[in-house]
Amino acid sequence: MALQAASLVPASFSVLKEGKSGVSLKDSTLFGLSFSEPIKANFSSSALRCKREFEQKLCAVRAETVATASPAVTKSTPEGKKTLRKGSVVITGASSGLGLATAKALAETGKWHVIMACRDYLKAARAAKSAGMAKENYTIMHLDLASLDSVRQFVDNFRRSEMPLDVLVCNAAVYLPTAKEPTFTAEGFELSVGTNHLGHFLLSRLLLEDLEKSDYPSKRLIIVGSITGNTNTLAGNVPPKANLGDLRGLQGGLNGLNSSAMIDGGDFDGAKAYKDSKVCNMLTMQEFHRRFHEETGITFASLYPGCIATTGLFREHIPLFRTLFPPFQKYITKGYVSEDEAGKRLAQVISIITL
Ligand code: LMG
Ligand code: NDP
Ligand code: PMR
Repeated sequence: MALQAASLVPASFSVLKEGKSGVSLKDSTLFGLSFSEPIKANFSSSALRCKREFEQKLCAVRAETVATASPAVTKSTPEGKKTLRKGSVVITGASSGLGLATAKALAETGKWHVIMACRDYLKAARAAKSAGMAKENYTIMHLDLASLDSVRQFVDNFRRSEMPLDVLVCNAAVYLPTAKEPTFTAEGFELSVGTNHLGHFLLSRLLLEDLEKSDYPSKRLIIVGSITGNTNTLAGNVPPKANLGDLRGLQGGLNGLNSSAMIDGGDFDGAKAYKDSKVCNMLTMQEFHRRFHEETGITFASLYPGCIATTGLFREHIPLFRTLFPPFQKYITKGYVSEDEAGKRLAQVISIITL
């Protein structure tokens, strides 16, 4: 199967290759959430390394031992057989494309309850209905990743629902290849990195403790990465290439005012910003794995689903591209995968139980 786990391939990340000096993310109040305590990244030129001292602070992340609202993980059938309770999965951007196809595939099994975390409630409701999803298998909750307030609000609402969290899938993304000027999130970060990376970073960071509380046999945090962020592939070498440089733009706030809107500090390029955001997604999973896997038992992964050339992701691209791209991927690169197939693949990765 053409599943390509994008994590654990450090050679593919340009940020690691430039031979520049390491960068510490010093902003300890990013999102009002401590980034340096307990999370502080220290990127080096040869590999992502992090100081061990921060691992000792992981207790701050460890869930308090409060009574969990999760129903018992197994229940007995009248015949006396034990069956697993329904898994509970949050999928961001489940109103179209891969997210919707995954939600549908999981709902169809009857073994999962999908929380569709979407910015457009009505669109999500219509999408779920036309995908034929049974009402008892999903809940729609509002989440706009381009607003960190909305991310916090979502987490509050989710907790209030008292549903367990067994798997979190960070799937939503925007791609703005034809934008000439940057646009910004509610807090003033460039929109692609702000939505695809920063919004998901905060969401993941906040929901870590909820995931940790899960008593499900496998708890997972999965981010959808992309081959186009991997410069050790042909696709990743199509210009503009992802490159995080020394992170000076990110450090400056990506606001396009007193700092560049691009992570590496360069001129704005929407396609590059998207690819950079995907590199950040993949690096985040590597780093979360390194810092939190042992402590929490959560499996962290990023995944490239194949080229789903027909999704809404390319809605901002020029019409010629949208016409040629699917046959190009189908018949020339052979990298094409349908929404349905990609959804089934992701659903499989979500459902695998490792004991
Ligand atoms: C950038 O342009 C913009 O600068 C940037 O602002 C942003 O918009 C970005 O990614 C978005 O694009 C890059 C340029 C890429 O894109 C374009 O100009 C649009 C091209 C559209 C290409 C898609 C389809 C091509 C269709 C071919 C015909 C298909 C017909 C279907 C037939 C069905 C048959 C039954 O393009 C380039 O820059 C090209 C240079 C790429 C270099 C990549 C490095 C590796 C090259 C190795 C070559 C291997 C050959 C493969 C075969 C290719 C066949 C076309
Ligand atoms: P779609 O555009 O179909 O889906 C993206 C989803 O993200 C939509 O549901 C969209 O909502 C949602 N979204 C966008 N902005 C926000 C926001 N601010 N808050 C909440 N949700 C938001 O694209 P795909 O299905 O193709 O993309 C899914 C994932 O797959 C992305 O992470 C993408 O990077 C990745 N990917 C896609 C590939 C492909 O070939 N298509 C290849 C590699 C990776 P709305 O419906 O309201 O617009
Ligand atoms: Mg790419 C080996 C082949 C391969 C694969 C698997 C992809 C995937 N692409 C390949 C090759 C090429 N692409 C080649 C040779 C070209 C030059 C003609 C090319 C061009 C191209 C463009 C202009 N490809 C693109 C674009 C986009 O705008 C898409 C993009 O970069 O979005 C960020 C894209 C993609 N190619 C892919 C995949 C999966 C994409 C979409 C990436 C994503 O959604 O994350």
